[in-house]
Amino acid sequence: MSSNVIGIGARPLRKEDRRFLTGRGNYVADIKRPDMVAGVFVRSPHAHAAIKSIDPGAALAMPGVLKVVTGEDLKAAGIGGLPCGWGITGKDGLPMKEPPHPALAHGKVRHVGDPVAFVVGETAEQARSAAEAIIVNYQPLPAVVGVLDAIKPGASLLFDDVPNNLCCDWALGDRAATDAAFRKAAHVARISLVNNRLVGNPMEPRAAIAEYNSATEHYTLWSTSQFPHVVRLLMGAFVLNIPQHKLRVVAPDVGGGFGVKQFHYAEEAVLTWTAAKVGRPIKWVCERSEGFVSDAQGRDHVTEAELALDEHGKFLGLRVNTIANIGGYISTFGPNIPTNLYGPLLAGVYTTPAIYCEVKVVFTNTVPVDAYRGAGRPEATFVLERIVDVAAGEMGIDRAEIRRRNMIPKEAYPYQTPVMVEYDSGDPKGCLEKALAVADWAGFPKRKAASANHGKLRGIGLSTYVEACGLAPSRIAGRLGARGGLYESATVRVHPTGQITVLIGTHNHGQGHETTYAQIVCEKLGVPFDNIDIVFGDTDKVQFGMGTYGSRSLVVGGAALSKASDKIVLKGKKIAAHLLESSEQDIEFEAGEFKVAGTDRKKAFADIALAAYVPHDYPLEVLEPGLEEQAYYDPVNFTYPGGAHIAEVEIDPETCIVSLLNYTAVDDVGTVINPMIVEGQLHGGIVQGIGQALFENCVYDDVSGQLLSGSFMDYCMPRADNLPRMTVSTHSTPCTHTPMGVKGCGEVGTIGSPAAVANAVVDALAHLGVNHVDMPASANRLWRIIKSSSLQQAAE
Ligand code: MCN
Repeated sequence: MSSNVIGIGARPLRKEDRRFLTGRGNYVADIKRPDMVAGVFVRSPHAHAAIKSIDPGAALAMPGVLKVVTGEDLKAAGIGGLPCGWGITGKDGLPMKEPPHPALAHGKVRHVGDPVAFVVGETAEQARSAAEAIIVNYQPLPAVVGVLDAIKPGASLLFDDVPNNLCCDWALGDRAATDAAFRKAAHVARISLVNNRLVGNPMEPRAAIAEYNSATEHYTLWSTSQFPHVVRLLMGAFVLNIPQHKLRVVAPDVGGGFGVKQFHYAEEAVLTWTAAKVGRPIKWVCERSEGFVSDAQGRDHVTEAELALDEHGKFLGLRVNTIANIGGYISTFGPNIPTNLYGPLLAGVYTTPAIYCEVKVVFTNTVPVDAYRGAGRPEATFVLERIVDVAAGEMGIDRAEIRRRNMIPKEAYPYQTPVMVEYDSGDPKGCLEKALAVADWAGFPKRKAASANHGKLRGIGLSTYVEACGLAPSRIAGRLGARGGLYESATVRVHPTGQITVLIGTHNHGQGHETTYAQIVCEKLGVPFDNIDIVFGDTDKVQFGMGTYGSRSLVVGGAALSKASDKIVLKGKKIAAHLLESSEQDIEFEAGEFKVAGTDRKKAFADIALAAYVPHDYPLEVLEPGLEEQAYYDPVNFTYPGGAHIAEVEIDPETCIVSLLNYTAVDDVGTVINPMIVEGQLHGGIVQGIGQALFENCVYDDVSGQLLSGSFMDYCMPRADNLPRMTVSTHSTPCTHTPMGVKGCGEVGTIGSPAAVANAVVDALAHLGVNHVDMPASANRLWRIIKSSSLQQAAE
């Protein structure tokens, strides 16, 4: 085997970083097509208004303006609305309300930023000036912004045929068993909380270029997408009626997605349709402030939860009522996030025997809400880990101890929860004990006293969690409303010289796939690391794929790759058997060599590759030439990473600023392919969770529906100087059903961290009688809480 074989568990530097660090990435905004022109969207300044008329006259007369498209034009051309990829069913057995989502609004606008027209100009400046000259006559309507207002009787309706703005009233679990559990309870803990809305803000804003070739009737769309094949399917088959073989979607290098680039967006369809009408390629690059009102947003729940416990602090039942905001329209996966990806995670790592959860999914005059890193699972973990802390405080049980008493023991796996999912493997106690030791939980009182000496309030918070990643399996997902499959495909193309090109349906936009997939192939086929290239993101090159979301790439895409590699070995054995004049059963493959068992006769991988393509003296009667194998892998179950996170904070009671002092994470992600990449994913995920817990908040004006945090001046992203050095490590139990025992890792940090930080903040303020602080724990929010608690204490 070559010394350049870098297999599973190695820490090579990321292959892809050379091109990024030397400025040679290929992003959509960098692409220039011959004769290309520019497009700009006109967006609604109102949260809710009727469109009385649109007058493009002045714009069309401006220099360089080629076309103006409105919603009425698309409607007249028979262009359909944007489809939803996952419908849900209410507790009454009826399908969710699914009103149309036009690519350009017609009749009405339903959120600030709703696109109403598209202007094409020779240059972006000309298109932008013309966009400002389009006269849209709006008749403003009352807006509904918060979910509680939206479902009030008499609230303004977004859609005439959606009473109470209710998209779906969904439920999961056994209501009667949960009610019975509450009747037996020695103690009931209660919490009301808000899971704050977030804006994804990937470093690269969304962008697209569309081109039409009238000679071949082919369309090409370059888009900043996490799943180009799905965009081709949704846009081609459901919106524009373009045959799949005439539509190529390319997602080249993409500068971060975090879920936000996982949807089929209106801009993609409008550009593609208009490019054919104008007869020239059109580029659109979203501006940052435009992204704030047009990228799908995340979270936004209002929840009431109750936990029933016996006198020893054992959990008997959990009841959760959530109202989830999905914004002005149904985005691609919008309804699935606060339901199927939320309810089943309320079991967490605990043995709670009865759980019942109701979710009202509600339309409001805000930007649509969809998956954002973690998607439903951080929200579930937040509810659970906050209420467990409340219960511990009320019952006088140590917060680690109450968790220990209720955790699923390692030996109890596989473990069927009362809310649909069956965990295959895990060791929550192992993660917890390791995290407590690393964070020196026991030594905290001393550190708290030291902080108090400096006039600071110190708190420590713990959160344990389980994640469900790599959505599965297709056959059950179909019953739950998925309108697509959950499998992945990979092709391993061995060239005559033994070098390899992998074509895979997932999309790498920061996760390091070009490195970790190469490691898998190295491990499987013994081929040097530098001899392997990973190709993704182009529907004309890659057979098919469902893209990257839900931390599925390794567990589903990697499994397809492993399967295709196994097929290469099988075929290689047949060729080797012939070349070595042996029977196929006697051929062993190890470390890149095919050997006749028990002899020194062997052939290197590259010799077999050459024989496959130069079939002299080759058994053509039983074997086809060539060495290329494809595999589809449909996962049998989700994988269930889990872990324990501990945050330690200090609050300055004068400024109410929270400083994060220490952060410890111990995560179970199954077999680790590349520890350096996994640590990077954990760091990134944790920082996003810290962002939600301490800084980020997407705020709309309650009355007007205007976005008040529409730029980085008002929307506070976490920065390096807000963060401590983090101690992350793994405590792995292999997944029992993925080929390499792997579990996903891309979102775990975001799932464990918000509750750990919030619990630490509450702990620092517990002496004031505070038992909950909504996120973000901003200085302003804490000042109000500290002030009102102190006033109350003084009054008592
Ligand atoms: N990995 C590993 N061993 C494991 C698990 C994963 O070596 N046991 C490696 C994988 O091979 C891959 C990386 O870790 O290189 C992440 O793998 P995985 O958990 O499969 O997640 P995905 O690749 O499917 O990425 C999706 C996930 C999600 S859902 C969001 S959102 C997210 C995230 O990953 N967005 C990201 N991480 C991101 N990182 C960056 N830089 N940018 C984003 O937009």
